[in-house]
Amino acid sequence: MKQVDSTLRAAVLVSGGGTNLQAIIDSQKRGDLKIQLAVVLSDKPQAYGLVRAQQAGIDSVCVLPADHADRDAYDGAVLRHLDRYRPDLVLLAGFMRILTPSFVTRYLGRLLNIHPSLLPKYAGLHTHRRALEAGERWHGSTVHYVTEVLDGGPRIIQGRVPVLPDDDVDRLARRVLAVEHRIYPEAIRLISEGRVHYADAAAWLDGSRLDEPLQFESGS
Ligand code: NHR
Ligand code: GAR
Repeated sequence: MKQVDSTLRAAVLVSGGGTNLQAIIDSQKRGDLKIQLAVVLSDKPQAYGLVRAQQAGIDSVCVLPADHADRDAYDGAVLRHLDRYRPDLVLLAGFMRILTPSFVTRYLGRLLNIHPSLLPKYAGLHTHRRALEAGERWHGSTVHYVTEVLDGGPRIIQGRVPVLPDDDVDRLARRVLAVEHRIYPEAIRLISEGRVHYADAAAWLDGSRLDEPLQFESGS
């Protein structure tokens, strides 16, 4: 059992703008989220998430894929960096590289992702475009535990947003990001309070298996 009285140490993996990282930082600074942000790691040197980490006084590191022979070597290098910080949680926040099974196994149950769709719909890439092309009336984002099944691990919480008549990918993505900034800190808070955990290939809330993810309603 995870100790609920000790502050969880989190590592955040980013590839881009890092607005989800910023939402986590802000939530922690407000005191809504009692975790320690140990390190931010990026696979892209230009990721603005690295700047956000530096501004917040969080250690940051960039591990370049081009410096490594293959995915195993790359993931091994990332693991070595993370291990120095002994994270209780590894949070993928717009991290765009698929992780190898050995990475996932190493952090199974402590590895979370936020994926911009209402999983199980639209696993993989280009989710906003696909939702628009399919004429969906609702779209959103899902926080889930990462397993070897891409975007297929147990879901914790979803945020729904309407698809509006004149939406394009940018407008829809912006609306999804706004709900992501609510649900990622909320999922981490539930874990840090010991209310949500991973066991037997499922997510659990207050001792019950979460067969359907929690639903975050905009405006609540
Ligand atoms: N790794 C595992 N093992 N399982 C998951 O569920 C993962 C994962 C790594 C990242 C995030 C995911 C998303 O939320 C994620 C989930 C990247 C790709 C991808 O195809 C797919 C899904 C996700 C992240 N990446 C390409 C690759 O070859 C690179 C694409 C690019 O650089 O633009 O790694 O959507
Ligand atoms: C978020 O919408 C996140 O769900 C998505 O990228 C964006 C990152 O934004 N993740 C993926 O598409 C993973 N494949 P951010 O860098 O501003 O947090």
